[in-house]
Amino acid sequence: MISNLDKKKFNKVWQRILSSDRILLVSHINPDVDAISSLGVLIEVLKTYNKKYIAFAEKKGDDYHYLPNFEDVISDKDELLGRVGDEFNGGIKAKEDFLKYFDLVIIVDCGSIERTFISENIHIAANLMLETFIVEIDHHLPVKTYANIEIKTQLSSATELLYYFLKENKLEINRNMANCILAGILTDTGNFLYSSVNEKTLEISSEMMSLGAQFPKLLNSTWRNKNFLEMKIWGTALNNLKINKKYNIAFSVLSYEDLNLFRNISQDLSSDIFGDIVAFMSSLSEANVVLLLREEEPGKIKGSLRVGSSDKDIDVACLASYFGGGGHKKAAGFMVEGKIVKENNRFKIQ
Ligand SMILES: [Mn+2]
Repeated sequence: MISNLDKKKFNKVWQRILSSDRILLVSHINPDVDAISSLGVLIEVLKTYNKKYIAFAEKKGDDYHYLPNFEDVISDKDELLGRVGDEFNGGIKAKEDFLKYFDLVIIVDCGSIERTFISENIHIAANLMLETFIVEIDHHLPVKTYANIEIKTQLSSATELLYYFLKENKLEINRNMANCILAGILTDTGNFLYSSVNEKTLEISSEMMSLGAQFPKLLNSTWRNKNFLEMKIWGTALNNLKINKKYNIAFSVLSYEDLNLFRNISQDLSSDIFGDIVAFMSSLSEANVVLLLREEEPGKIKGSLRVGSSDKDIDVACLASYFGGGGHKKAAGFMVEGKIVKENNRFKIQ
Protein backbone atom coordinates (compact mmCIF):
# COMPACT_ATOMS: atom_id res chain seq x y z
CA MET A 1 0.00 0.00 0.00
CA ILE A 2 1.07 3.58 -0.41
CA SER A 3 1.09 6.19 2.33
CA ASN A 4 -0.98 9.35 2.62
CA LEU A 5 2.21 11.30 2.08
CA ASP A 6 2.75 9.53 -1.25
CA LYS A 7 -0.84 10.27 -2.21
CA LYS A 8 -0.25 13.98 -1.58
CA LYS A 9 2.94 13.83 -3.61
CA PHE A 10 1.09 12.16 -6.47
CA ASN A 11 -1.43 15.02 -6.48
CA LYS A 12 1.43 17.51 -6.57
CA VAL A 13 3.11 15.68 -9.45
CA TRP A 14 -0.14 15.78 -11.41
CA GLN A 15 -0.51 19.53 -10.79
CA ARG A 16 3.04 19.95 -12.06
CA ILE A 17 2.28 17.97 -15.20
CA LEU A 18 -0.80 20.08 -15.85
CA SER A 19 1.13 23.33 -15.48
CA SER A 20 4.11 22.18 -17.60
CA ASP A 21 4.46 22.37 -21.38
CA ARG A 22 7.78 20.68 -22.00
CA ILE A 23 8.25 17.42 -20.19
CA LEU A 24 11.16 15.00 -20.25
CA LEU A 25 10.50 11.40 -19.21
CA VAL A 26 13.57 9.35 -18.30
CA SER A 27 14.24 5.79 -17.29
CA HIS A 28 17.38 3.78 -16.71
CA ILE A 29 20.14 2.69 -19.06
CA ASN A 30 19.52 -0.76 -20.62
CA PRO A 31 15.83 -0.42 -19.79
CA ASP A 32 13.91 -3.53 -18.78
CA VAL A 33 10.22 -4.17 -19.37
CA ASP A 34 9.22 -2.28 -16.22
CA ALA A 35 11.25 0.76 -17.29
CA ILE A 36 9.83 0.90 -20.85
CA SER A 37 6.33 0.17 -19.56
CA SER A 38 6.56 2.97 -16.99
CA LEU A 39 7.53 5.38 -19.76
CA GLY A 40 4.67 3.89 -21.81
CA VAL A 41 2.11 4.70 -19.10
CA LEU A 42 3.33 8.27 -18.71
CA ILE A 43 3.50 8.84 -22.48
CA GLU A 44 -0.11 7.69 -22.71
CA VAL A 45 -1.13 10.24 -20.07
CA LEU A 46 0.80 13.08 -21.73
CA LYS A 47 -0.66 12.24 -25.15
CA THR A 48 -4.18 12.36 -23.71
CA TYR A 49 -3.52 15.81 -22.26
CA ASN A 50 -1.72 17.10 -25.37
CA LYS A 51 1.54 17.78 -23.60
CA LYS A 52 4.84 18.22 -25.40
CA TYR A 53 7.21 15.54 -24.19
CA ILE A 54 10.34 13.57 -25.00
CA ALA A 55 10.91 10.09 -23.53
CA PHE A 56 14.44 8.77 -23.09
CA ALA A 57 16.12 5.55 -21.92
CA GLU A 58 19.73 4.99 -22.96
CA LYS A 59 20.56 1.78 -24.88
CA LYS A 60 17.05 0.54 -25.46
CA GLY A 61 17.15 -2.92 -27.05
CA ASP A 62 14.73 -4.07 -29.76
CA ASP A 63 13.16 -6.72 -27.56
CA TYR A 64 10.21 -4.73 -26.30
CA HIS A 65 8.51 -3.64 -29.50
CA TYR A 66 5.28 -5.27 -28.25
CA LEU A 67 4.99 -2.68 -25.46
CA PRO A 68 2.75 0.32 -26.14
CA ASN A 69 4.67 3.50 -27.05
CA PHE A 70 7.97 1.62 -27.36
CA GLU A 71 8.85 3.49 -30.60
CA ASP A 72 8.36 6.75 -28.82
CA VAL A 73 11.32 6.18 -26.49
CA ILE A 74 14.61 7.70 -27.65
CA SER A 75 17.64 5.63 -26.68
CA ASP A 76 20.60 7.63 -27.90
CA LYS A 77 21.88 10.75 -26.17
CA ASP A 78 22.78 12.60 -29.39
CA GLU A 79 19.34 11.88 -30.76
CA LEU A 80 17.88 13.23 -27.53
CA LEU A 81 19.87 16.45 -27.88
CA GLY A 82 18.87 16.70 -31.55
CA ARG A 83 15.22 16.30 -30.69
CA VAL A 84 15.46 18.91 -27.95
CA GLY A 85 16.96 21.30 -30.54
CA ASP A 86 14.25 20.55 -33.13
CA GLU A 87 11.33 20.73 -30.76
CA PHE A 88 12.33 23.82 -28.89
CA ASN A 89 13.62 25.93 -31.81
CA GLY A 90 17.03 27.36 -31.96
CA GLY A 91 19.07 24.34 -30.98
CA ILE A 92 21.10 23.80 -27.92
CA LYS A 93 23.96 26.05 -26.94
CA ALA A 94 25.53 23.99 -24.19
CA LYS A 95 24.95 20.27 -24.14
CA GLU A 96 25.53 20.25 -20.41
CA ASP A 97 22.50 22.27 -19.54
CA PHE A 98 19.95 20.98 -22.05
CA LEU A 99 17.61 20.24 -19.15
CA LYS A 100 16.77 23.92 -18.96
CA TYR A 101 14.63 23.43 -22.08
CA PHE A 102 12.20 21.44 -19.97
CA ASP A 103 9.78 22.61 -17.29
CA LEU A 104 9.57 19.17 -15.81
CA VAL A 105 11.66 16.00 -15.74
CA ILE A 106 10.08 12.77 -14.50
CA ILE A 107 12.48 9.94 -13.73
CA VAL A 108 10.99 6.47 -13.30
CA ASP A 109 12.32 3.09 -12.15
CA CYS A 110 15.90 4.29 -11.57
CA GLY A 111 17.55 2.79 -8.49
CA SER A 112 20.19 5.49 -8.62
CA ILE A 113 20.51 8.69 -10.62
CA GLU A 114 23.70 7.40 -12.25
CA ARG A 115 21.56 4.91 -14.14
CA THR A 116 19.68 7.69 -15.94
CA PHE A 117 22.68 8.56 -18.09
CA ILE A 118 21.87 12.22 -17.64
CA SER A 119 22.91 12.31 -13.97
CA GLU A 120 25.59 14.84 -14.83
CA ASN A 121 22.98 17.10 -16.35
CA ILE A 122 20.75 16.74 -13.34
CA HIS A 123 23.59 17.67 -11.00
CA ILE A 124 24.40 20.66 -13.21
CA ALA A 125 20.73 21.65 -13.28
CA ALA A 126 20.65 21.55 -9.49
CA ASN A 127 23.86 23.60 -9.27
CA LEU A 128 22.64 26.18 -11.76
CA MET A 129 19.34 26.25 -9.91
CA LEU A 130 17.49 25.97 -13.18
CA GLU A 131 13.76 26.21 -13.02
CA THR A 132 13.40 22.67 -14.28
CA PHE A 133 11.38 20.73 -11.76
CA ILE A 134 12.54 17.17 -11.11
CA VAL A 135 10.29 14.32 -10.01
CA GLU A 136 11.44 10.84 -9.17
CA ILE A 137 9.08 7.89 -9.04
CA ASP A 138 10.67 4.60 -8.10
CA HIS A 139 10.14 1.32 -6.30
CA HIS A 140 13.77 0.70 -5.24
CA LEU A 141 15.33 1.50 -1.89
CA PRO A 142 16.10 5.22 -1.58
CA VAL A 143 19.74 6.07 -2.24
CA LYS A 144 20.24 9.84 -2.47
CA THR A 145 17.67 12.54 -2.95
CA TYR A 146 18.14 14.88 -5.85
CA ALA A 147 14.57 15.48 -6.98
CA ASN A 148 12.15 18.22 -5.99
CA ILE A 149 9.56 15.54 -5.36
CA GLU A 150 10.72 12.04 -4.63
CA ILE A 151 8.33 9.08 -4.39
CA LYS A 152 10.24 5.94 -3.46
CA THR A 153 7.93 3.22 -2.28
CA GLN A 154 8.87 -0.42 -2.28
CA LEU A 155 6.32 -2.17 -4.44
CA SER A 156 6.50 -5.00 -6.96
CA SER A 157 7.21 -2.73 -9.92
CA ALA A 158 7.40 0.90 -10.99
CA THR A 159 4.24 0.34 -13.01
CA GLU A 160 2.40 -0.73 -9.84
CA LEU A 161 3.43 2.58 -8.31
CA LEU A 162 2.20 4.41 -11.41
CA TYR A 163 -1.13 2.60 -11.04
CA TYR A 164 -1.54 4.45 -7.71
CA PHE A 165 -0.52 7.69 -9.38
CA LEU A 166 -3.30 7.25 -11.95
CA LYS A 167 -5.90 6.20 -9.36
CA GLU A 168 -5.02 8.98 -6.95
CA ASN A 169 -5.53 11.56 -9.69
CA LYS A 170 -8.65 9.85 -11.07
CA LEU A 171 -7.06 9.37 -14.48
CA GLU A 172 -8.67 6.85 -16.76
CA ILE A 173 -6.66 3.68 -17.39
CA ASN A 174 -6.93 2.71 -21.06
CA ARG A 175 -5.94 -0.58 -22.63
CA ASN A 176 -2.40 0.53 -23.48
CA MET A 177 -1.81 1.63 -19.90
CA ALA A 178 -3.31 -1.62 -18.61
CA ASN A 179 -0.92 -3.64 -20.79
CA CYS A 180 2.05 -1.57 -19.60
CA ILE A 181 1.11 -1.90 -15.92
CA LEU A 182 0.62 -5.66 -16.14
CA ALA A 183 3.83 -6.13 -18.17
CA GLY A 184 5.89 -4.29 -15.51
CA ILE A 185 4.35 -6.32 -12.69
CA LEU A 186 4.81 -9.64 -14.49
CA THR A 187 8.47 -9.12 -15.31
CA ASP A 188 9.54 -7.47 -12.04
CA THR A 189 7.94 -10.28 -10.01
CA GLY A 190 9.12 -13.20 -12.19
CA ASN A 191 5.46 -13.88 -13.05
CA PHE A 192 4.18 -13.42 -9.48
CA LEU A 193 6.90 -15.55 -7.87
CA TYR A 194 8.65 -13.00 -5.66
CA SER A 195 7.72 -12.02 -2.13
CA SER A 196 7.08 -8.44 -3.32
CA VAL A 197 3.73 -9.79 -4.56
CA ASN A 198 0.81 -9.21 -2.22
CA GLU A 199 -2.96 -9.33 -2.58
CA LYS A 200 -2.96 -5.79 -3.93
CA THR A 201 -0.52 -6.72 -6.73
CA LEU A 202 -2.85 -9.53 -7.75
CA GLU A 203 -5.92 -7.32 -7.48
CA ILE A 204 -4.31 -4.67 -9.66
CA SER A 205 -3.24 -7.31 -12.22
CA SER A 206 -6.75 -8.66 -12.36
CA GLU A 207 -8.15 -5.14 -12.75
CA MET A 208 -5.69 -4.53 -15.62
CA MET A 209 -6.96 -7.67 -17.34
CA SER A 210 -10.52 -6.48 -17.04
CA LEU A 211 -9.37 -3.20 -18.62
CA GLY A 212 -8.00 -5.09 -21.61
CA ALA A 213 -4.46 -6.15 -20.67
CA GLN A 214 -3.60 -9.30 -22.62
CA PHE A 215 -2.08 -11.65 -20.05
CA PRO A 216 -1.30 -14.67 -22.30
CA LYS A 217 0.04 -12.44 -25.04
CA LEU A 218 2.30 -10.58 -22.62
CA LEU A 219 3.55 -13.88 -21.19
CA ASN A 220 4.43 -15.06 -24.69
CA SER A 221 6.43 -11.89 -25.29
CA THR A 222 8.11 -11.61 -21.87
CA TRP A 223 8.68 -15.17 -20.74
CA ARG A 224 7.94 -17.78 -23.40
CA ASN A 225 10.32 -15.99 -25.75
CA LYS A 226 13.64 -17.77 -25.12
CA ASN A 227 15.77 -18.70 -28.08
CA PHE A 228 18.17 -21.60 -28.51
CA LEU A 229 21.30 -19.61 -27.61
CA GLU A 230 19.74 -18.29 -24.47
CA MET A 231 18.91 -21.83 -23.38
CA LYS A 232 22.56 -22.77 -23.93
CA ILE A 233 23.69 -19.85 -21.77
CA TRP A 234 21.29 -21.03 -19.07
CA GLY A 235 23.02 -24.41 -19.39
CA THR A 236 26.51 -22.92 -18.96
CA ALA A 237 25.38 -20.87 -15.96
CA LEU A 238 23.86 -23.93 -14.27
CA ASN A 239 26.91 -25.99 -15.13
CA ASN A 240 29.16 -23.41 -13.44
CA LEU A 241 26.96 -23.27 -10.32
CA LYS A 242 28.77 -23.71 -7.00
CA ILE A 243 27.76 -23.41 -3.38
CA ASN A 244 29.77 -22.03 -0.49
CA LYS A 245 28.55 -24.14 2.43
CA LYS A 246 30.03 -21.86 5.07
CA TYR A 247 27.78 -18.93 4.12
CA ASN A 248 25.22 -20.87 2.09
CA ILE A 249 25.85 -18.64 -0.89
CA ALA A 250 25.25 -20.24 -4.26
CA PHE A 251 26.98 -18.57 -7.14
CA SER A 252 27.65 -18.96 -10.79
CA VAL A 253 29.89 -17.16 -13.23
CA LEU A 254 29.82 -16.52 -16.95
CA SER A 255 33.22 -15.47 -18.18
CA TYR A 256 33.74 -13.23 -21.18
CA GLU A 257 34.90 -16.32 -23.10
CA ASP A 258 31.75 -18.24 -22.10
CA LEU A 259 29.56 -15.44 -23.40
CA ASN A 260 31.71 -14.75 -26.43
CA LEU A 261 31.19 -18.28 -27.59
CA PHE A 262 27.54 -17.40 -28.05
CA ARG A 263 28.14 -13.85 -29.19
CA ASN A 264 30.08 -15.17 -32.17
CA ILE A 265 26.99 -17.00 -33.29
CA SER A 266 24.48 -14.27 -32.58
CA GLN A 267 24.20 -10.91 -30.86
CA ASP A 268 20.62 -11.61 -30.21
CA LEU A 269 20.39 -11.99 -26.43
CA SER A 270 17.42 -10.67 -24.56
CA SER A 271 18.62 -8.14 -22.01
CA ASP A 272 16.72 -9.81 -19.18
CA ILE A 273 18.42 -13.17 -19.57
CA PHE A 274 20.80 -12.74 -16.60
CA GLY A 275 17.97 -11.55 -14.37
CA ASP A 276 15.97 -14.62 -15.37
CA ILE A 277 18.90 -16.94 -14.61
CA VAL A 278 19.61 -15.47 -11.17
CA ALA A 279 15.89 -15.56 -10.38
CA PHE A 280 15.85 -19.25 -11.19
CA MET A 281 18.98 -19.81 -9.07
CA SER A 282 17.20 -18.23 -6.12
CA SER A 283 14.81 -21.17 -6.04
CA LEU A 284 17.67 -23.36 -4.82
CA SER A 285 16.40 -24.33 -1.37
CA GLU A 286 19.83 -24.71 0.29
CA ALA A 287 21.00 -21.18 -0.48
CA ASN A 288 20.44 -18.09 1.65
CA VAL A 289 21.82 -15.86 -1.07
CA VAL A 290 22.54 -16.41 -4.75
CA LEU A 291 24.99 -14.49 -6.90
CA LEU A 292 25.49 -14.46 -10.65
CA LEU A 293 28.69 -12.85 -11.92
CA ARG A 294 29.25 -12.26 -15.61
CA GLU A 295 31.72 -10.41 -17.77
CA GLU A 296 29.54 -9.07 -20.56
CA GLU A 297 32.15 -6.52 -21.63
CA PRO A 298 35.85 -7.29 -21.20
CA GLY A 299 37.14 -6.07 -17.85
CA LYS A 300 33.69 -5.25 -16.45
CA ILE A 301 32.04 -7.74 -14.14
CA LYS A 302 28.39 -7.38 -13.31
CA GLY A 303 26.94 -9.11 -10.30
CA SER A 304 23.30 -9.86 -9.51
CA LEU A 305 22.31 -10.85 -5.98
CA ARG A 306 19.05 -12.43 -4.81
CA VAL A 307 17.84 -13.66 -1.47
CA GLY A 308 17.35 -17.42 -1.67
CA SER A 309 14.07 -19.24 -1.17
CA SER A 310 14.86 -19.82 2.54
CA ASP A 311 13.75 -16.18 2.68
CA LYS A 312 15.96 -15.31 5.65
CA ASP A 313 16.04 -11.68 6.67
CA ILE A 314 19.08 -10.77 4.58
CA ASP A 315 19.59 -7.42 2.88
CA VAL A 316 21.41 -7.99 -0.41
CA ALA A 317 21.16 -4.28 -1.31
CA CYS A 318 23.52 -3.69 1.63
CA LEU A 319 25.91 -6.29 0.23
CA ALA A 320 25.67 -4.74 -3.26
CA SER A 321 26.36 -1.26 -1.90
CA TYR A 322 29.67 -2.58 -0.56
CA PHE A 323 30.63 -2.98 -4.24
CA GLY A 324 29.16 0.38 -5.22
CA GLY A 325 25.81 -1.01 -6.36
CA GLY A 326 22.31 -0.98 -4.98
CA GLY A 327 18.79 -2.24 -5.41
CA HIS A 328 16.16 -3.85 -3.23
CA LYS A 329 16.52 -5.78 0.00
CA LYS A 330 15.84 -9.03 -1.85
CA ALA A 331 17.32 -8.24 -5.27
CA ALA A 332 20.33 -6.06 -5.97
CA GLY A 333 23.25 -5.62 -8.33
CA PHE A 334 26.66 -4.05 -8.76
CA MET A 335 29.51 -3.67 -11.23
CA VAL A 336 33.23 -4.05 -10.56
CA GLU A 337 36.31 -3.90 -12.75
CA GLY A 338 38.07 -7.20 -13.33
CA LYS A 339 38.37 -10.31 -15.38
CA ILE A 340 36.87 -13.73 -14.68
CA VAL A 341 39.41 -16.49 -15.19
CA LYS A 342 38.76 -20.21 -15.04
CA GLU A 343 41.59 -22.37 -13.64
CA ASN A 344 41.28 -26.09 -12.85
CA ASN A 345 37.54 -25.91 -12.53
CA ARG A 346 37.78 -22.93 -10.14
CA PHE A 347 37.00 -19.33 -10.91
CA LYS A 348 39.16 -16.37 -10.06
CA ILE A 349 38.70 -12.66 -10.49
CA GLN A 350 41.79 -10.80 -11.62
MN1 LIG B 1 11.46 -1.99 -11.93
